[in-house]
Amino acid sequence: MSKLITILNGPNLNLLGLRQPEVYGTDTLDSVARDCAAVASTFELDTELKQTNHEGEMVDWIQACRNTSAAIIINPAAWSHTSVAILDALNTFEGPVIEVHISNIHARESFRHHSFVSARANGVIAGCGVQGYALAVQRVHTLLTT
Ligand code: CA2
Repeated sequence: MSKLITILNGPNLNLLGLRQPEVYGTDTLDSVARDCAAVASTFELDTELKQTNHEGEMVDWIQACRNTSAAIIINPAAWSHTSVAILDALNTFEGPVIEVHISNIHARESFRHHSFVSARANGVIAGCGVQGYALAVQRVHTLLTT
């Protein structure tokens, strides 16, 4: 059975491609899901992509990954900058964790420069647009095979 990569997205990312295209581009989360699945299939990996606006639901999903997933790719969105709960949940997961930000958080407001999640992440990709998700899939493949 193929290994599963779970791709988790935090608040407001359901609006990707529908609002603020100057910051986040015009691709939707559905197209991100398709791109990631295509890249993952070349490595014989499976992907699932989920989005929630509810922090507790995100914590539940991260906990569930301990039984279902070989790796987590996460764009925690605003919770990157606020949530110890999501950091704690990720710390219960043993596989690779890659943090993705569509925008370059370091070139934006100072409150976006710090991410609690980065303390747990095996890698952080920021400012590569939605391509960052597919790059994260490639990185997960490397981490799972070396
Ligand atoms: O650059 C990123 O991926 C962020 O994680 C996006 C978050 C922001 O709070 C982080 O600082 C950086 C915001 C996600 C909101 O997504 C939207 C997408 C389209 C339209 C409106 C919001």
